[in-house]
Formats: sequence, structure tokens, C-alpha cells
Amino acid sequence: MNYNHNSTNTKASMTHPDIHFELRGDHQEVAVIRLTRAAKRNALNDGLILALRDLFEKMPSTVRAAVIDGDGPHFCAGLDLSELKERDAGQGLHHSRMWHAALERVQYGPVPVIAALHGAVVGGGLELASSCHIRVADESTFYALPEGSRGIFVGGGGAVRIPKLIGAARMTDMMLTGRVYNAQDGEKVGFAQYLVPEGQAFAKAFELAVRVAQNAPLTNYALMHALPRISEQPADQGFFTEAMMAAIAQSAPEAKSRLADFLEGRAAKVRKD
Ligand code: 1HE
Repeated sequence: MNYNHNSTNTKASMTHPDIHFELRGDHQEVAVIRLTRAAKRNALNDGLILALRDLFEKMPSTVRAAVIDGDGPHFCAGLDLSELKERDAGQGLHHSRMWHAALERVQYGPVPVIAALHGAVVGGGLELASSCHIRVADESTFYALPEGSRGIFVGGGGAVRIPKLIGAARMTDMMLTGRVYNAQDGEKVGFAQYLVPEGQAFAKAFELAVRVAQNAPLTNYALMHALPRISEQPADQGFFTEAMMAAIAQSAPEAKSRLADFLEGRAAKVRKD
């Protein structure tokens, strides 16, 4: 059962020229979202950000997981600096809130999203990657926040999400000094959960997405929507919310049948790799 999709929608209108959208998998269960603005290093202009927002709002109901990656030599060069014209404070506020709305649709959208990273993952590109649920990086990946040297600040949710991955001290250092993390160090500090050889990020991310898509939808929902909120609650409230979510998840028919499968010897055991 699908708990959080727009079930009336089977075809999303994925017509932005700089986004390739495709359904893959035996049951069309994995959405592949590719930024295809390689000539501009997948820099995110306003149209592209709004298209990403719309895409996650209109995800087809067959989809259970998504992979996002970028065409060309880099994942994403961040904000399209050619659009960074003089804005007054109010316009700047609304521009940042537009990014927030779009990346919230990624983080708190219908399905878990796996980012397949390579090359530059910088500025708003790192903010986009941070809004995803799993990050797979290949050996060519590097992470930076050039906002610090461009005289601006993060505005796409990076101040909230990036410290959760690497800590506020490391983010402060990146922005103050222009420090660039390579793929190995980026994995060590927590930007990515998987590090793979160059050119293999998409294949690994897709493999993970197929696996994630097999989970009970309510479990995936709990991980995307309940866990991040619980982790920010005071412990007493967190324990209570956890108990509520656990009770809801275990009462779903799918949980009952999966537990029966294990108890009757039909389900896979946990095995070390
Ligand atoms: C761009 C952008 C962009 C490239 N906006 N056009 N982000 C940055 O400060 C990163 C800026 N970009 C770079 O540092 C480099 O381009 C890269 C390291 C990402 C890639 O280098 P490279 O040598 O492969 O490509 P390139 O030759 O620098 O760029 C190719 C073209 O893409 C070139 O345009 P062309 O017309 O001369 O061919 C570049 O101008 C263009 N390009 N990056 C616009 N970002 C919500 S707030 C978020 C705030 C931020 O994200 S600030 C950080 C912005």
C-alpha cells in the first residue's frame, strides 16, 4: 500500500529540458532523476529548482525509491551564479525559501532518495545532496562551500542539513577557509555513506534503490518522516513519538506478513557480507 503518494497521478509532467526523468525496475519502482545541464555543470537556476520541487510533488504512484545524479563531469555546481543579480532583502528571503520548499519536497517527499555523486558537489549542489537520504560518492567526488569566498551564505537549507552530516565546526571551516574535501575524506567525515570507484556511483545507487524499494512503504515513511523529527526532540518526547510510530508500523498488514514469513522460514536471515 502506498501511504503518501498522490495516487491519482500516474504520469508526472517531467518536461523540464534540464532534467531527464525515467522509471526503471521490474515494477517501474525506481525513479531516475538526472540533471542534464552539463554545459553549465548542472548549476541550478530557478526553473530547475522549481522543476525538482514539482517532480517530487507529482511522483508517479508506482515509485518506491529514487536516484538523483548529474550528467557530465560533475554532480552539481550549485546555484546558477548568472542569476545572482541584485536582490533586496525581501527577494533574497523568498529566493532562499523557494530552495527550502523544493529541497523539503526531496527530504520529506514520497520516497527515499539516493544521490549518486561524482565530481563537484558544491554550494547548492551539496545542499541538494544533503537533502537526500543516502549519498553514494565515486572517487572523483569533491565537496566545497564556495559561498564563503563569494561573499554570500548558504540558502538552500545547508546551514541546517550539513552540520547534521559533518558537524558545525567542519562546515564553519569549509566556509571560512574554502577547504575542499576529496571523496575519501568526505566519506570519513560523513558526507557520503558509500564510496565507490570512479564511474560506479550510479550503478551502486540504483542497486541500493532497488533494495530500498522492497521495504514496507510504512517503514520507509517512518525513516524519512519520523526519524529526523524524533532525533530533534527531547529524549522523553522522542521515546514517545518512537513508540507511536512503532505501533503504527507494526500494525500494517505488510508488517504482519513479513514477520510471518520470517517465523515460518520464508524470509532471508541477516548475514554478514
Ligand atoms: C556556472 C556555474 C555556476 C559553472 N553558475 N554557471 N557555485 C560555485 O561557486 C561553483 C562555481 N563553479 C566552479 O567552481 C566550477 O565551474 C566547477 C568546479 C563546478 C567545474 O569546473 P569546470 O572546469 O569543470 O567547468 P567550468 O569551465 O568552470 O564551467 C563550465 C561552464 O559552466 C562555464 O560556462 P561557459 O559559458 O564559460 O562555458 C561556467 O561559467 C559554468 N558554470 N558553475 C553558473 N555555479 C541556495 S543558495 C546556494 C548558493 C551557492 O550554491 S553558491 C556556490 C555556487
